Amino acid sequence: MVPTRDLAARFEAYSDWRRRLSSGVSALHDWLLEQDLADAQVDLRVQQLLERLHQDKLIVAFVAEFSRGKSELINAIFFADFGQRLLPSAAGRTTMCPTELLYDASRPPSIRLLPIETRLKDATVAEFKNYADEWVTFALDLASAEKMGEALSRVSQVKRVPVALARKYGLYGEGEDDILAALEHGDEGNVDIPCWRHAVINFPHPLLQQGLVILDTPGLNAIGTEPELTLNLLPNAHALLFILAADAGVTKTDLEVWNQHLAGDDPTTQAGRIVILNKIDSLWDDLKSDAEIDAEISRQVRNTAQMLSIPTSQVFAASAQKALFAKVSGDDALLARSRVPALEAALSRELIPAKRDIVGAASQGEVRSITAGVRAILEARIVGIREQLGELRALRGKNQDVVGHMMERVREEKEVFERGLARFTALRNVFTQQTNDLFDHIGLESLRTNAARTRRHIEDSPFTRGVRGAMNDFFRQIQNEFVATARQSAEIHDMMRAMYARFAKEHGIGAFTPPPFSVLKYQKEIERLERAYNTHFNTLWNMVSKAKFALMKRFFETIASRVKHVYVIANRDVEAWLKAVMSPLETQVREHHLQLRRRLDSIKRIHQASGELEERITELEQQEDVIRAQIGGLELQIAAIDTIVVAPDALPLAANA
Ligand SMILES: Nc1nc2c(ncn2[C@@H]2O[C@H](COP(=O)(O)OP(=O)(O)OP(=O)(O)O)[C@@H](O)[C@H]2O)c(=O)[nH]1
Ligand SMILES: [Mg+2]
Repeated sequence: MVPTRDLAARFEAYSDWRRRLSSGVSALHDWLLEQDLADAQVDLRVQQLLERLHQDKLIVAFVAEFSRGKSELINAIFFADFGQRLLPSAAGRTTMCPTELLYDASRPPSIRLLPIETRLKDATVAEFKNYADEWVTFALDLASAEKMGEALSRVSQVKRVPVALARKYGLYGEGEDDILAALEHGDEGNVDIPCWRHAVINFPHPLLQQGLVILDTPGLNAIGTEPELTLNLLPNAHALLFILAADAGVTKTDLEVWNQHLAGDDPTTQAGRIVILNKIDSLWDDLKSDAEIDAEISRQVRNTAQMLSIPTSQVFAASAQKALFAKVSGDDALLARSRVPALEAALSRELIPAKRDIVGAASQGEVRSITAGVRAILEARIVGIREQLGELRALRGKNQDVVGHMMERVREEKEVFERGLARFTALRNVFTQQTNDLFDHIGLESLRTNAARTRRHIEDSPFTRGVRGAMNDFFRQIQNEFVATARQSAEIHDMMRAMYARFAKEHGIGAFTPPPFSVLKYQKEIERLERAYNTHFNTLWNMVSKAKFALMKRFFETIASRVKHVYVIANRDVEAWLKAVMSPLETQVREHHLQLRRRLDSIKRIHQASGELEERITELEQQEDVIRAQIGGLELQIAAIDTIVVAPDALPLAANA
């Protein structure tokens, strides 16, 4: 058994499953194209689904007070293959900025660093990511572990600046809570600050290539000053690993980090949380028996669990340093003793299956929704054919007069329907008007106005009450917009439902109940942001007395950028929903019109030459067979995708153990 490969094996199996699922979806799409059943909307949605599957990320964040061994643990779990320490790990504060490790094939291997000076601007880290020129990039030389280590060591770079400047960056204040108090004071009036605000390491490690993203964070206080971390990066992580050190125990600052960022009373984040009691090698005492040492480790694990109010099963003892050394030197006994393999097994067990379930269910839902429209069309075609067949069979043995009479009837029906089309056009106009009203509430323009007003209010009244009031108004306004959006979309929904019912009744087109639109998910996300804002507001406010204002503004910008993200997604969803509500009716109307024309044509032909009747009946019967085969084919394609979703992973035996 090769336990260290457990995480890698499971992750590879997960990526492999995603690839199989993608080919299943592509096969469905190819089939739809071949059968001439894909329209522009189907193409687009398939494309989006494939993209989501391809870009699917699994984000694992390491959070702790400084010097607990976050970077060392990342080195030990993910980068031991390089035969040396890749991320800088040393006593004291080492990692100075949040560091993402990922792989983006469209860029060369590199480390990209966002200068600390960008803290003077309003934009957030997420926004800066769209502007390559704001970052300083160094290429990574994959052939030389030494040169790579050198490039990566930049995440711990600091520089000496006047205190006044550090304050401007929101990094340095007065009193006990000085963010950089732990950094050595230099000469009078100067202080060391991080050179960089954020780092992105682009590195073709097999796990990163498959969509794993690792987030290394700097110790405690830096977490508080970079709102990007608390509001965006940590809430979006799939797993949060909290690290403690056996030689330090659970300190007051450890508890602060835990309570602020991980305690997890927040029902909207489902991220798994794992606590690691690191540096157990500090308990390895040659004068004690193994049993005594194990008992001491168990005791500390129990204490830790108790202090954090979590089950003992969620606490893992480990020695990152010894695990790294053991992997590099191939010492299996030491590796087992470091207990990191057990931690890796737990990580892969808890993380990957949960992620697979979510992605699988979402993909199945999307496939069903894409194919539902296709099936509705096929069924409408069958209904049309059956109607025609009924008519034509009734004409058997009848004289030309009856046929002529029937032709008149279909002609009339067609005319009535064409008059109905005028109503459809009128509906389209109302629909467009209502859609515009909807976007008045949920469109980005309304958010821009709201954010600009809040920014102005914060600047006009930079005191606790003013800032709080402005922020509260900001959130109220957003919640109101979502309530209005819900109302407006319900109105559209009612109108469309009535319209479908009417067309079904008057013209016999397929019955269809349009799906309703729910804003709940966005409201929840906004509520979560508001809660995060409430939690962090006081901490931030008390922490930095002088740099308060700059910090508050940046805090607001981060929140605004998260809200914008919610709006962007809501807008995309609304657009998709509007299409889903309108396009079946459009298609059905078009289809129905076509069928009426075909019916009229075939009866005309039969009217002109009576020999045509039997020929036409056979033709229609064959058409029906073809469509039934298409429905069967569609079922097979969907079933094939379901099979892929539930198929067990092809794991090596070790990982199945
Ligand atoms: N004895 C022992 N030392 C460890 C272990 N893990 C890490 N260390 C040491 O602890 C020190 C801090 O480790 P880092 O990896 O830099 O800690 P960090 O949590 O990343 O700290 P910051 O980057 O400053 O936030 C380094 O000197 C490591 O070698 C361990 O399991 N046992
Ligand atoms: Mg570190």
